[in-house]
Amino acid sequence: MVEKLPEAGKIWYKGEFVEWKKAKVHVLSHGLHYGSGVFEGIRCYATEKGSFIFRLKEHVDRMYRSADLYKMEIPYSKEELKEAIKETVRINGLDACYIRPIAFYGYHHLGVNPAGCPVDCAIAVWRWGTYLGEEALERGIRCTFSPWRRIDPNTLPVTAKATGHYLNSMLAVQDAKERGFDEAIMLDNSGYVAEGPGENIFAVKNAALYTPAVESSILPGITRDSVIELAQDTGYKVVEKPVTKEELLSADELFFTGTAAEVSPIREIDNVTIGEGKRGEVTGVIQRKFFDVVNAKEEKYMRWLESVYE
Ligand code: PPE
Repeated sequence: MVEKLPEAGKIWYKGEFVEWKKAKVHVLSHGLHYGSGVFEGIRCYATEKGSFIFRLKEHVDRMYRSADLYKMEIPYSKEELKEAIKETVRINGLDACYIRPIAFYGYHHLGVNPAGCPVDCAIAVWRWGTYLGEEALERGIRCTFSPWRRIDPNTLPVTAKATGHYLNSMLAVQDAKERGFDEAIMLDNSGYVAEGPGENIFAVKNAALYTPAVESSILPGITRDSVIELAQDTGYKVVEKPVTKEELLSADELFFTGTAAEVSPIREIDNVTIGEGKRGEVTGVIQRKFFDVVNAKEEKYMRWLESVYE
């Protein structure tokens, strides 16, 4: 079983800090009925140089872009939201945590058109360890191709990180778990590989990296973007292109990227062993580099780290 949320500390809610258990919404809120919200998942890392939020600017930028795609106006400036995020970490005294800002249409009237509903915002932080289980980062996980196709760009603006989009992810996760796998891999409507329910995917073949392009119904991940840059910086070729099922199954190595998932190797798909069935060499190099960067050990990438307490 997944652990229950801590229910301790304070949540920033509509501009004020409230006790965890008091951060409530009305059952007739628009966002609850129609999935009309946008959110982010951000990590803060405890390092020898202090606590740092990884790519805070890019996450906040994406949240506003997601809101724009739904014509939702967040009633704070990006600067205000960034400051509120840092203050939420500080007020809770955490050195490392997962950060979840959300903006959604609140309580006013029901009916699909949200015009007139307030846009309510909240920011919560809590400790969140490895997303795919303790062993995942080292041994890799077992995946399955989902019978659920990834939502299509002709149906929803898939590059938005919107709450309603996660019904599609939820179905994929539930199906994968029911059939005994750790995680799903979703294809897009044309049958090309899209992404995991909460992760982007990379394949390694002959020491080059391949990852589905934005056209393949993916959320443009910030970890994905970081890994592309780190891989190129290390000297690997990175290609963004349509990726087939076959290319995944015949890859030397596969891994997922995401804020929660970080860099997680994939060792099997539908009981087919990928490469040597363990974390591959290139994946290991990328993973180490990623953890060095988030742990403030790479001077060059300190620009991705936002100090919380100073
Ligand atoms: N695709 C999807 C669908 C997705 O939800 C995420 C993040 C990514 C790709 C990777 O994006 P990024 O975090 O910017 O590298 N998923 C978030 C939510 C996970 C959850 O279960 O909730 C996350 O990792 O925070």
